[in-house]
Order: sequence, then C-alpha cells, then structure tokens
Amino acid sequence: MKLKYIFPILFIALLNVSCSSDNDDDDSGITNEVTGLTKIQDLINDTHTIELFNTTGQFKTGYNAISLRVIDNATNSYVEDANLSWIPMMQMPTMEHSSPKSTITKTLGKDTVYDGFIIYQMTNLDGSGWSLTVNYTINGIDYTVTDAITVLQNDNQNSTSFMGSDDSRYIVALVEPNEPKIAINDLKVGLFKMENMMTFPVVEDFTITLDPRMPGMGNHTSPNNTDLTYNSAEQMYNADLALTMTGYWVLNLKLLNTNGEVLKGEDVTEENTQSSLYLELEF
Ligand SMILES: [Cu+2]
Repeated sequence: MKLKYIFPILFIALLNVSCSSDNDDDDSGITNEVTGLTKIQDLINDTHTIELFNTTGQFKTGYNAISLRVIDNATNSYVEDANLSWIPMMQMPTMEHSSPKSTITKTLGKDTVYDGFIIYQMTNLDGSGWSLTVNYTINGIDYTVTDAITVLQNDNQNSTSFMGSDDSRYIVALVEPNEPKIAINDLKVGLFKMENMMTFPVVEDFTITLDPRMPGMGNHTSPNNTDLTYNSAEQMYNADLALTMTGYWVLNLKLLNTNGEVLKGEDVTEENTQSSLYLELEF
C-alpha cells in the first residue's frame, strides 16, 4: 500500500481514538476488561443489551462462572452502576424449576464488568430447555430481559442432584480445580439444598468426605487428601485433592450433616468400588 493511502487511514484511526475518549474516558480499558473471555450470548430488550461471557463461550451443565456487561442501546455505552440479579429456569414436560446461583456483583477492579455463577444441574440432550431472566435496576428504574439459552451436557459428572436420607434434595457441584495438575490441588465444591423449585440456599457447616480413585487402574487412591469443610467466606467447601497421575478420576464423596449423620454416599471397599455420591474429573 502506498504512503498516501496509509496516512489518511492512520489519521482517521487517531481521530476515532480521540473522539471516543471524549465520550468515555476509558474506552481502551473497556475493551481490555473482557480479555480472555468469550461471548456466550446477548440478552436484548428495547433499552439494553446484556452481554454474557465466560472462558469457553458455552454454558455447560455444572458450575458456570459468568461475566456480564450492560450496554445502553440508545448511547451504545456501558452501564457501570447497574444492580443485577438473575433467574435461570428450566422448562420440563410437567414442571419448571430454577437452579443454584450466586448474586451478581461488580467485578473487583473493573468498570464495566459484573460477575456471578449459575449451576445448571441438568439439560436436555439438544441443549434446550433453559431460559435466563436478568432483572436489573439503573438509576432507580427497573428493567428485565429474558431469552432462551443453550446449556450443553458436560462429558463428566461435575455436578449431581440427589435425595438425602433426611428426605431433602441436594446439589453438589465441582467448582475447582479448573485445570487439574499432578499435585495437591485445591478442591472447591458447592453444596446447595433444593428447598423448592425456585430456592437453592447454600448448605453451611456440613462435611463431605473425599476418596479419589482411578477406576481404570485397579481403583487406586492417592495420599494426603483431606475431607471437604465449609468455608464461610467463600460459601463453598474446600479440601486438598491429591492427583498422582493424569487420567480419569472418580471423587467418591459422603455427605454428613452437622450431627455427623451420613445423608448420602458409602465408603469405597473391595466389594463397593464406588460411592453413590461422586463427581468425575479427567485431565
Ligand atoms: Cu430440569
């Protein structure tokens, strides 16, 4: 390309930068604020566009960390002071239900990004069935947007929904490790009670025993694992998970209430190779 063409392009590019910085003092920062994230979907109503992001660009069953941005459709600018909440819903043949979810908070150190998580406990084979409603308030005015979303089935069982011996329904979900290593990994698990179709409070102060096994290799375990205990700051359960080699692992679990009564799961023995309560992990 000849210089006489390059200069006008450069000039226009510079002009664009200075124009947008007049309107918004941190336009370049805004583009950087979702670096490393992939758009999942936009939820659009007359006034706003809610952008949904995560690292993969897809919702899958289990724990989903989600980042959101709110665009004012009229000005095409990001809303930095919205109060947001959400309601995931699954429509089933005979009933509908929600799922465990976090509150939505402003991401620390970012101007335009909000974040939270949703745990989709199931999905249809073709990824259909779910919708997501986002309710939000900007400058004292309430808005809402709803659309269908696609939730794909995770290959491994990274969450499970079950009935405890106390006749309560619970959901356990693997949160971390995101990238398992041959090491002692920080295991993080969410535990929720299905109080009704819409309400899934965090269960506090239970214990979840941990016995990781490799079924493909004589069901061997690993040394120096610890049981999962409740961390009130994170509202999650933490443990040390020792992974001694790559491959397919079953995390055998037993759920104990605050009285130490087993609500679900069994010890792994010669005769019983797997607990009825477990999560899967492969790396
Ligand atoms: Cu369902």
